[in-house]
Amino acid sequence: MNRIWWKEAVAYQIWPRSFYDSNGDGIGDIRGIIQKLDYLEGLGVDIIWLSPVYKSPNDDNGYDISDYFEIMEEAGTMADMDKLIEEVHKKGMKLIMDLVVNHTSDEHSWFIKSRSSKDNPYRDYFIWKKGNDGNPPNNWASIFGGSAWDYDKNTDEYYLHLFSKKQPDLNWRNPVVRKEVYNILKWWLDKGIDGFRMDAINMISKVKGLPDGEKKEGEKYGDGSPFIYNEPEVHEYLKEMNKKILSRYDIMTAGETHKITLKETKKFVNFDRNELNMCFLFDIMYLDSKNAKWEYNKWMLIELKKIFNDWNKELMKKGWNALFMNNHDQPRMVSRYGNDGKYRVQSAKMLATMIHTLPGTPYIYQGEEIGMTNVKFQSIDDYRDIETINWYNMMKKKNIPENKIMETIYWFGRDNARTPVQWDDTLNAGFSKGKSWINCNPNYKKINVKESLDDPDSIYNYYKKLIILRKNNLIFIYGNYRIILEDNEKIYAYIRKFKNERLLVILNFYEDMTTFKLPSDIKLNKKELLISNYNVNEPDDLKNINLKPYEARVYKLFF
Ligand code: TEU
Ligand code: CA
Repeated sequence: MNRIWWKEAVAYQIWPRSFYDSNGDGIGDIRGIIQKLDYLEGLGVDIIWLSPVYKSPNDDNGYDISDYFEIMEEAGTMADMDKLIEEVHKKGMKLIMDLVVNHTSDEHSWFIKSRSSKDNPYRDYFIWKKGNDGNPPNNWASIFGGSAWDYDKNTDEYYLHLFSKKQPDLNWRNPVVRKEVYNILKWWLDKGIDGFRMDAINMISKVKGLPDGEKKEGEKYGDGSPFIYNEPEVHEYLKEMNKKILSRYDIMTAGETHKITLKETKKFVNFDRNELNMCFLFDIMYLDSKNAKWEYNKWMLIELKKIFNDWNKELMKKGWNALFMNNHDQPRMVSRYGNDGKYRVQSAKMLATMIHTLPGTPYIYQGEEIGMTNVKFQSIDDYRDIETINWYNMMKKKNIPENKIMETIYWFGRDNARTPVQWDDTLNAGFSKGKSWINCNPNYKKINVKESLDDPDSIYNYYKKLIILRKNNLIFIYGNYRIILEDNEKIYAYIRKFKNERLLVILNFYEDMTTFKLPSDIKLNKKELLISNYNVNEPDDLKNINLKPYEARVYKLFF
């Protein structure tokens, strides 16, 4: 067995704008992160994934970069960044940055030059095309609404933007563009960072000819996805990137890959392909929205179990996986998959138990470790996310009633994840001394870090315990996985096996009590309870356990 640091690590995602504001301007910043490093060290995490802090006009909160070698003013200075890297390393932790290179900002100098004239050397850095009789070159919809093309009067052509129109897509077919990107990678790696989370990485290559996508009835735009995601060239580019840059450093890479099959994922993560170390897969996130991002559907635990089974079966032989249940684009985990009312604490711990005991590298999203929940702002004026605001305006145009729109935003909107981290019960949840750029979730009086540190039974202290268990038991990382009670609709249970050790994980996903029965083929003499979200004191015989609402138990079994 080959021990690898990023397999054994637990990662923590910081979305800087809402993490901690050190200077009272209402926006989280790098110095704020430095001030909270002791907190993260206390939690026990090993890797910090930092969402973008590069120079940006913030049309999409830093995911629109205007200079890859500068820090955005609100976040601080390059000196702050150097200090952050140094302080993180002093603590024995690692820092990975977000690499956003499917697109830049329209305020990046490359794009400013590119749009200046058709024969500018930078023209081919982006994807320009002639219109179609006064219409865009094809019918693709942008992920953030409207057409994926924007008309530029100056040269009478359109440029492609899969996200907002301030995020023009780079032309990866151009080898000069690829060289520029590798240069960015090298520059940051030489500074000492420990890897990258790669934004929208399976979208960087688009099919030649850019054909129209299928259009649903009544829709104005078509779906370009089949021509955008997982195109064969993306693997050529990643192999090139790996050979030229990544392979020269002891680092980790995690690709953000929406709309991908497992067969495709293997091409990205199988170690013998020399592309990436792991991917963020979104099948779990699509469970409640199978048709479209904003369209809710009911789902069943059996489906979730199947996803984890398949991931495990397909990816673990030659690859690896990133485990997460929320990030800066997704609703809060406890609100979505658990119960953010009566059983908030129990269900948050149950979900954490799952993420930290499945094979893969667990990622905690800021605030998850204290059980932060979704938010319900009264008015759209209190929302800041471009995707949410664009969608709201589109629905308004279609005359959808206000309350219907807001209900959907309460469930799916990205600002659920972007309210400030709740540090204590003082003004702005202790996040900022000024006026914060987005309101806090009013539940901060009750749900906050200060409370959590003080309470031995808090979600925070449970995470801490899970992380220590993972550190002390290689079985959590290298053990193989076998599901048991596969058809049970209420319980997710599985066995991890490593050398002569076994772990048994039992998770009740619902608020109803239910009975766990140990399958008869599992014989054991002795067991030890490693962790549970309840006080287990009955003389339990694994043959029959009455599980309480959202109960989770992890046993070590001896034979
Ligand atoms: O996300 C890629 C992506 O496809 C998202 O737009 C996703 O579909 C959406 O957020 C679901 O609501 C990445 C970043 O994580 C996201 O924050 C950026 O907005 C996007 O790329 C553009 O850079
Ligand atoms: Ca600040």
